[in-house]
Amino acid sequence: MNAAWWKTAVVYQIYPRSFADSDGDGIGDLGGIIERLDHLHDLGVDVIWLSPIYRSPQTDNGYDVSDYRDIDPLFGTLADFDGLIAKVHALGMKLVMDLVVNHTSDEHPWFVDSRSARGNPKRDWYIWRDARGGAVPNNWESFFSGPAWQWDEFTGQYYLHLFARKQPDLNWANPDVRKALRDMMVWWLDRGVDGFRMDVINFISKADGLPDTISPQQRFVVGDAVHTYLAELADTVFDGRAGEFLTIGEMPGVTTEEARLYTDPARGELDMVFQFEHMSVDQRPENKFDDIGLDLVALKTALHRWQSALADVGWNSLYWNNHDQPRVVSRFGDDHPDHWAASAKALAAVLHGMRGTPFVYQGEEIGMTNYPFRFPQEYADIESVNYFRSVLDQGWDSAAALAGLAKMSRDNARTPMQWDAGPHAGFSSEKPWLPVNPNHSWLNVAAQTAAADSVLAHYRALIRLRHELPVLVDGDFTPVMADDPQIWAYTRATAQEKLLVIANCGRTTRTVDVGLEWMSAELVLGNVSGTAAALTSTSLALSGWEARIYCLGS
Ligand code: ISL
Repeated sequence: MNAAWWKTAVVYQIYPRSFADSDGDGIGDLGGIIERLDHLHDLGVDVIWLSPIYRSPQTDNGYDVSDYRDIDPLFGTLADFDGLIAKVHALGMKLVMDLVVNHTSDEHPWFVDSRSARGNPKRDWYIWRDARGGAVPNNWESFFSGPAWQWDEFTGQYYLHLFARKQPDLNWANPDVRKALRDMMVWWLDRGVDGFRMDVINFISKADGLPDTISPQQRFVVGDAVHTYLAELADTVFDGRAGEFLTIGEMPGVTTEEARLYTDPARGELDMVFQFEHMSVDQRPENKFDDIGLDLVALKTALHRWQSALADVGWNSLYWNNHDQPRVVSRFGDDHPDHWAASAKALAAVLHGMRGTPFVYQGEEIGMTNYPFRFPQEYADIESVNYFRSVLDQGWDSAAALAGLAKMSRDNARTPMQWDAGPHAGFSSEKPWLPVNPNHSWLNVAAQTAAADSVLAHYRALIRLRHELPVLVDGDFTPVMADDPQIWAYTRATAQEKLLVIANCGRTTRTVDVGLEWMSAELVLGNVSGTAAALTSTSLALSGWEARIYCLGS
């Protein structure tokens, strides 16, 4: 078995604002998480990753930090946090914080100082530039629509913001910035935190001279100092604590070649990264809200590429969902009530069977689906709100934009966790900040907790397999039927064991021949009750969205 503990771990992401509300303000909080820890312990996850809970004006729901060393009163206090982490550790789990250090809120004291005067000592903690020809300094675009530069009348310069205007980018080239951030990270590690998920950490280095981008798909030009900065963090913040902590770099646009370097244990920069290749197969590169539909072969090819690229060095994260992505059952599965559960289980099986560390996003374990958004005013997410405003400003097709938002908006992942069929799905005693999906009347934790054939039971079984089968951690990955447009199959093998993971990713029954090798193989997990415990024929008839995992040799 691999030495690194996180190679046998499963991580659960909580978006605190939407997980559980204990103080009746309609917004999730730390008290709500504490009340629901047993659900996570029963699920069998090893690590909890919290999306940001730092003090923040909440422009981007906490990804705009105004005080890195305090908890936002919406979620509770530092004492509440200390109580949470003690309970998480007492249950044998670890807790990872979301580190948002590419930018701060414009309400952070550092930026307030920086913008107060050109000569302020903190001016160079952010990225200020003069106008070019009376306009923005270059052609960089924000991820939240519009230019990536905001004019500041008071000091007569622009500042850079790759995201919202209220999220000014920090200047990582300034050693004082890096020192202040390192000190903050050590402060949290000394408080008991077990690692960090590092928000857009490959954006922290910008190209010297801030040159114009040369393609419409590029929003800005990345610099070449990310490895240097990450190595500096490893040598300082994590020095002497190696192996105890989990570091995950969120890296939009990262390539397999770069990821091999970032996650190579010999370089000690990161344990794993979140790549986005499989998250863009159904989107036009210039516009994520322009849904081009799912080509299963493209999805399989993307994930298989990452399996082979990191087979001999580095490590994969494995995810379908997070707080930025629509719900995978609606996106890559089939959220029709007749196929919803089987497709949720099938997608879970093909992901959790791969080599890497699986991440489960809140609600994924019960197969939560997209919300039935219809009107622009229903959206809360700044990315969605800004996008629709830019569609109207440009005179583009607003009906097409609304259809794209309904499919891809980040708010699909942020509707309240569905605990039961009661008012507000048991998330809160009051009206939640975002509407609850009406399907919570039947799609909820309480309805699945005791059901042996539930999506929740299937996730518990997959997580248990991850802990019990070394071949799931160490086994080689080999695609099978890679070009089939409906069947997703592959094997995992060590000298001692071999698995066949096979799923029918469509509604129609498919019969496939798996070869003599698999005769008498043992079924370790299926998603259709009554499936034979061992193979008696090499011909498999897989019903719609049926998935099976067979094992030889255990
Ligand atoms: O929206 C996305 C998914 O397609 C991405 O563009 C996302 O904005 C990008 O991956 C960066 O996300 C991270 O940084 C943002 C924050 O809004 C996201 O919630 C966070 O995950 C700025 O901090």
